[in-house]
Amino acid sequence: MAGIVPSRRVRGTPFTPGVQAAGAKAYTVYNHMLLPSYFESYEADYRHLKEHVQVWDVSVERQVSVKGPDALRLMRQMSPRDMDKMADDQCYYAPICDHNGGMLNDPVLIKIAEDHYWMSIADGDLLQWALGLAVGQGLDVDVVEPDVSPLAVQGPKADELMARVFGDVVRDIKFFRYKRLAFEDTEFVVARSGWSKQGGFEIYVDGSDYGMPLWNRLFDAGQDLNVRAGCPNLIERVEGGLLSYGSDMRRENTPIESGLARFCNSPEGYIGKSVIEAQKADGPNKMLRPIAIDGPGDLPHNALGWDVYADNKQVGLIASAVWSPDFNTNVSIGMIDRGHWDPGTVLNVDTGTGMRPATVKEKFWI
Ligand code: THG
Repeated sequence: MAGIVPSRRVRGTPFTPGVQAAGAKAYTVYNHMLLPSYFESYEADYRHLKEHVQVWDVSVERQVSVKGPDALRLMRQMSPRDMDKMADDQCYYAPICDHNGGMLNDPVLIKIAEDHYWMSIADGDLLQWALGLAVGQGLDVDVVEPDVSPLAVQGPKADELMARVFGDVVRDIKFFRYKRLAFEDTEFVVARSGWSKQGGFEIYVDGSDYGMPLWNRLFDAGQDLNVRAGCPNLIERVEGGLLSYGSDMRRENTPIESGLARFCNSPEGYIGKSVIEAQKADGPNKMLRPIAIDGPGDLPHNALGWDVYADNKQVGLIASAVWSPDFNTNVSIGMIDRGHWDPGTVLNVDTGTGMRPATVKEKFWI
């Protein structure tokens, strides 16, 4: 594949100079920005992530800021997740749906203040949906994309590295909670979260000018920890069942189909509620499942996904599949029709180089 040309439409990030210097070998585009795909290789990055600590430029997780007297009112309309018990320092993973229950995004919500929320978005122009709802209803809120760029620190040595830069208080941050911690003459929201199962933090870098100074501080402080630049890793995230909006599920899927029913518990009359509640009661007609695909780790890359069959009938689609060195199988996430998704069910996957047996698993691998 040829390269990507950055521009005002396909933006670099405050950390792009560091990412480039660290030797990113491929990028994808996410929220109109560059997101590295791998540095050494998927497998080498994965091994390092599970043993050491990595710094990830996830600036592409843009913040949609909703601020003003009607902020909570708008958030309650947009989110199927019950926000009433959300603590002042809490983050919530939450689907956002249209009026048919179709997923528009699956952000992490951050409560900045009683009248101020950030939605840390997956790939999609969620700002336009929020702005449309606000303007259309005359709500008293500002909806903007602030100059905030998340930097993730992930891996088993993340606590140690972060403690060296932000102090031992980082060790007290609980999962999906945050503290405001000082850096130079400012402070950042620092949460224990991130798109891996290896543990770690996300620093919401407020102000692009702080990007490279923070990047350099982390690398200086972590030399003896073998810190490296990294990025969300395909193998590790499929093993962990971390979903990629736009790939694993899209607007044609509900959160129930996407296995996110536990995040749809709001008592409010949120958008999409009737469809979501009906699917919760009756069960969806298809659902995302972990699937182990037999055979060697030589699946050809397929950006369109792999069709799944029972006998000769198509019963699903796998959007993400990759060889897992730790589990010695091809791990994957597939949207599978009702009646075919029970654990242990053996299906056939059209890999493009022939049919392969594949088994529906009970749980994701990590
Ligand atoms: N961090 C932040 N913003 C993000 C992501 C992130 N925006 C885009 C994308 N990732 C949104 N998607 C997800 C998907 C999964 C999780 C977070 C964001 C996640 N899930 C955990 C799990 O499934 O185990 C925990 C969910 C929970 O229990 O609340 O972390 O990564 N800032």
